[in-house]
Amino acid sequence: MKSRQSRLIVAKESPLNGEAPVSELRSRITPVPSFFVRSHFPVPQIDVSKWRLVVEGEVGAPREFSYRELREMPRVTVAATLECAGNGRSGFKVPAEGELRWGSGAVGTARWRGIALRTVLEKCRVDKTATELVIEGSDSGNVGGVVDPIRFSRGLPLQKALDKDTIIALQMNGRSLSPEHGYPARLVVPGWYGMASVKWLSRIKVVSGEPYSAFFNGVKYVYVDEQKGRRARTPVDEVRVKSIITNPLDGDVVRLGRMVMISGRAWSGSGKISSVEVDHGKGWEKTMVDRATAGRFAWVAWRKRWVPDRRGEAEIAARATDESGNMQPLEPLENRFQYGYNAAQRIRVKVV
Ligand SMILES: Nc1nc2c(c(=O)[nH]1)N[C@H]1C(S)=C(S)[C@@H](COP(=O)(O)O)O[C@H]1N2
Ligand SMILES: [Mo]
Repeated sequence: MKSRQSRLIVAKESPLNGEAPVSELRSRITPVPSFFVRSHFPVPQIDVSKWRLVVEGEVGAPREFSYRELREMPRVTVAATLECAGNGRSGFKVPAEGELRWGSGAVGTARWRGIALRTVLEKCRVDKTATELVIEGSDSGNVGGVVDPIRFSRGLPLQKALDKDTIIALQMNGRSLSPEHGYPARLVVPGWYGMASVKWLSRIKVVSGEPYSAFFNGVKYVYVDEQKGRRARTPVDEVRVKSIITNPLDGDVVRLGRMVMISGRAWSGSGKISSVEVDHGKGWEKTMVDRATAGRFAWVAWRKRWVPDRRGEAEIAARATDESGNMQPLEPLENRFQYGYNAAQRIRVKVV
């Protein structure tokens, strides 16, 4: 089912959560109506004239920024791929109860424009001993196992916060953020799964000491290894190397002897894509990777010609490798909440 305002496949009506049909992921920059939406709580009502971003905690100069003040600060543009940690979850063998069953479309690439987070932090003079930011959104609601409503909040290590590409975005693809994507201001943390990119920013608290632990980064957004039990928990942060086949589509019909351009996108949070291979029945073969990427954290396009030489069902698989040497596994890495799905994708087409 598609929603009226967008081209998304709805995963949940209220609050709206939806993913892009794979055919909408063919362009380098994903148009906003096709860009997935992942919101835990309803979109907060914000009067932008009264809205403030508060920066406080272990800083020499705590302060508030109005929307107008932010707009007058030096701007930067970062093209970055954003992927939900739950993207691809329906591909895991064991369904994770209570979690959204995403297909492959909870990912997109946008041109984000705003202020480098470090520019804002410099103005507030962060203490030398600070280690982390606690970032809070304006949205709140109830979650399982907690009595009172909670805010969406996350810890972000100072080191990642100071990366030149970590920004407070005011714009997406050249226009003010839409309400669903975090208007008036959101964080964009390139290279990390989407949950770090806090929407509807309201407060940044600078802290030190034990890493911040809360519902959205402590209870959820941790990899829990069921074999090793509850104590085997690691935070979900860097995006795992991954690729998607955007042509042909699963279930397509292709003609015998007629060239098919197998193509798609690949991305990783831990380095540039070094190769993408496809297997259409004759073993893994290297594809042409287009290195003219829009940015350090933006996906790349890849393609491979294929001339089907046999009638019937054909399976096509793709897997990417990044420059850190990470390669997509053939089987998904199961974990309690089923985050970080990045197994090599397999599609089926019919050759006639
Ligand atoms: N305040 C707030 N920020 C949030 C969320 C949220 O529910 N509330 N969802 C996070 C998650 S899990 C993802 S994947 C991204 C999705 O961003 P998008 O909806 O703009 O695609 O926003 C993140 N930021
Ligand atoms: Mo997410």
